[in-house]
Amino acid sequence: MITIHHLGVSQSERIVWLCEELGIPYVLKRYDRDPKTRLAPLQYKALHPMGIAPVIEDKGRVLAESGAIIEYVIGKYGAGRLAVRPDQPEFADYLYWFHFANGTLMPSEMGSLIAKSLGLNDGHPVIAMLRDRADRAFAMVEQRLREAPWFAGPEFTAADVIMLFPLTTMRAFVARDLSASPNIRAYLRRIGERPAYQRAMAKGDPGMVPMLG
Ligand SMILES: N[C@@H](CCC(=O)N[C@@H](CS)C(=O)NCC(=O)O)C(=O)O
Repeated sequence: MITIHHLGVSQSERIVWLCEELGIPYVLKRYDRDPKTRLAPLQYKALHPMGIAPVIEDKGRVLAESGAIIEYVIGKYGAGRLAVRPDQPEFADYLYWFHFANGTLMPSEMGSLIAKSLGLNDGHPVIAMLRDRADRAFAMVEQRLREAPWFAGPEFTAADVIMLFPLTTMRAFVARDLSASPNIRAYLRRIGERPAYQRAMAKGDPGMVPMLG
């Protein structure tokens, strides 16, 4: 059985949620962040050379990196469910949004987090560049969710599983006002209605109210 090493309030919520959506049994090991640094604790760091979440173990193999783990779980235990095949019309959209999550959206939010922690003021050109990039990314997300109910199109897929974190829990680290993004807010309401998402968040982060508003 897969073991999911879940760091509280982190991207590993995606893997708990994925397994709940697919109905795949798993062992959940939960770790709290270091209260001072907000980083993973030493026990988590010891799991993998990168020491960042998510990490899973399966049959003696340790695997990290959200996208790799999602593809691994779907390919090995999900019989391809929640993925889009090359012969389906939504294939390109599926790939685009799946990779946009960690290839563009998360780096842009992480850049803002680092700039904020360095104390750069709002007028700094680096802050302006990062804000512009993040604003364009969120504008694309809003536009996508105006045209389709889910990122890949008419069906919920793993592109939604990987895209959700920067739209929700990441806002605990980098605030974003979604009041002018009605389609993102409606999407978050749809996600919140999914029983698998509710179960995953209750198990993974019982003390946290999911950031769906
Ligand atoms: N691209 C990686 C990013 C992983 C990552 O940065 N995880 C954060 C949690 S959201 C982490 O472990 N932070 C704690 C630390 O750096 O010690 C993935 O998606 O797996």
